[in-house]
Amino acid sequence: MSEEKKAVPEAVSIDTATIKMLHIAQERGQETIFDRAVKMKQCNIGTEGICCKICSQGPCRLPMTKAIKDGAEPDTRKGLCGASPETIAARNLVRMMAAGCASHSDHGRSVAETFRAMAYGEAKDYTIKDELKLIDTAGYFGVPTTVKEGDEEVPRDKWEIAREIADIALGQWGTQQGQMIYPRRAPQATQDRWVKHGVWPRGIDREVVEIMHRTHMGVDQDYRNLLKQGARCSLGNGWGGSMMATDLQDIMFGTPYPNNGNINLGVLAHNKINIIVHGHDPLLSEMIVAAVHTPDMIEYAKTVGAEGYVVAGMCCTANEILVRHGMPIAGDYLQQELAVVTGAVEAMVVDVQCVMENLANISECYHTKFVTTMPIAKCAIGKNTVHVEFEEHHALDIAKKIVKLAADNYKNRGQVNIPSETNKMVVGFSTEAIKYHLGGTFRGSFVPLNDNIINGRIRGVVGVVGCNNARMEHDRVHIDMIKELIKNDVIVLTTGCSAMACGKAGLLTPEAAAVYAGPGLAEVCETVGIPPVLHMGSCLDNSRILTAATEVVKAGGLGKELADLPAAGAAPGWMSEKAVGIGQYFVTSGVYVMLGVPLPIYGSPKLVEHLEVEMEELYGGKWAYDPDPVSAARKIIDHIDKKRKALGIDTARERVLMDMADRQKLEVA
Ligand code: MSK
Repeated sequence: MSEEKKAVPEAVSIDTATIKMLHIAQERGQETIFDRAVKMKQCNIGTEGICCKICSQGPCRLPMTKAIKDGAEPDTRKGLCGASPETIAARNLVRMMAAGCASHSDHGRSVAETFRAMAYGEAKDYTIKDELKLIDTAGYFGVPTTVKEGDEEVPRDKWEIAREIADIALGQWGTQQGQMIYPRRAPQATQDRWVKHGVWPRGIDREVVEIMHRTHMGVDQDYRNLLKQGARCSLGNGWGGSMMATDLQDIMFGTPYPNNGNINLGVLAHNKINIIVHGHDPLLSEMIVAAVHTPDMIEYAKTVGAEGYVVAGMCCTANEILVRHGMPIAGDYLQQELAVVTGAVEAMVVDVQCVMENLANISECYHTKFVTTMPIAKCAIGKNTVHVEFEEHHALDIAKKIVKLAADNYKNRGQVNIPSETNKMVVGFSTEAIKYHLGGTFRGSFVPLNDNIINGRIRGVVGVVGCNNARMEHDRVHIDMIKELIKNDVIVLTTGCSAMACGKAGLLTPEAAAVYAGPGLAEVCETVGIPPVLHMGSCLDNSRILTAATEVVKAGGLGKELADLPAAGAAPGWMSEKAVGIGQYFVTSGVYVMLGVPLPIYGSPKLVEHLEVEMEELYGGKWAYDPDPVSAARKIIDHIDKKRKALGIDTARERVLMDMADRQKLEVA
């Protein structure tokens, strides 16, 4: 690697553990994504969305010239077939949505298949952990939970309920006609918009396939019509595949409630066998967590001279086992190669999504076994790459095989460099947990939250979610945006790698409220005992933000639909196609969504107008883009203030400056 083409560690991350490990990797001549981002420039035409490669007569590239931009020349750009910039950019964008929705929803399908196998007694290592969630979920699917016996209504057998849920749920992926069931959970006025604009989804599979058909050469040539299908598909994911997956996972593995966790590379141990579980799907990682606690595996660790195991997560597999079991997080998406560089990882066990292929290369520089586990996600390179196929019918046995493989590798460790950084955090704020926290067991409710939004102590609610992106300074955009929001009394809900950035920056503790939050939000956090930033789970769990927002509408006083709420969403460092699918389901649900990385649309002014202006007319939500996180936060706050004004609660906000007497009057719970 030549000197000038290396990243400067201090310039590419605000996280000291990342900076330390980058120095070590570079000293050893080991390249990471940070270096590759310096070496490889992005393609301007691609980033503007105006490269069409859907037939073999192209790629047709339609660069936006300065003269067109300034209006000095008419925009006559065309592909070989005559495709306009807006058709090309719209096709590219909805294909990204299809891929993103397919990823989450296919993950959801594998969860539903395992749930069904469990319900029919074919996957004995899984069980129903949360019976209350089973009952709630039955209600969403219209499955009866009681049965008449004589004159009495008695509870149905839980396995019978689970079997019925499983059969209906699995059918939702392939529904050809009519309406998918789960979007009926949205506020009625939001549902009415979807019916009016013809975007209520059928089965997820059908919506994804239809996008692929409509974006084939010579089919849909109306950018608004293409985006309409993108909106429909996104709802099938957000209010369908993702939401069903979250519920079924909660039933099998437990609904998250607040617990303590630790984050950053310092969670790895010198004297223990370190296993990293990485990706998104918790079906295997749950079993690995169970496996390391079995007596035979505990004994096995001793036989190789280790004092036990650390199972630490990366990416959203990490969030899944963190929010349910308090298992530590080793790092986010951009830290995956650096975990291997510690020399302390016996096995990097991956499932699906956000796994860099370079893990195979970097693992070869160490003793680390790179273990792929899913039949749909193998890796063809690397002498340390091993495939141990996951299969839900023998899940615990397979997990033990992987744990043993890691333990056997412990003796092969070379030099170890584990940075000392770890941060404590409080995580696990599911919709149910927020409700409980606000009102207690018997009167759990969102009303106290609404009261505090109406009286202005809380100015609004923003979901800040999504990835880290190697084209930006690692963690910076998330932290700068979130600090600006909470300083202005906006409570933040977070998931994915954004949640990890918050954990590393110390924002996920109740004490953070006194340091970073505005006076109104700090008062509420102190009274209720919550952080100003609530960790709600994985990327898939963005569906929890939808259900929490729906609870807010139902609690009353803040309008009739999601679009009425003083709320917004943001993905300041997104990189994955899943983020495009997620962003669109929030926009279609009525939410203003701010990005810090541009969508590939800016080569087509008409498409930009549609996404950033016209969509608000249709769905109540729209896209926005601002690369400066503080300026983006201010735009979000302006949007919140506009919504407060429309609700007639803007004057309440002006009375927020509280003295001690006001504080004593504060009634939260
Ligand atoms: S893991 S999708 S990099 S948030 Fe969900 Fe992080 Fe983005 Fe993957």
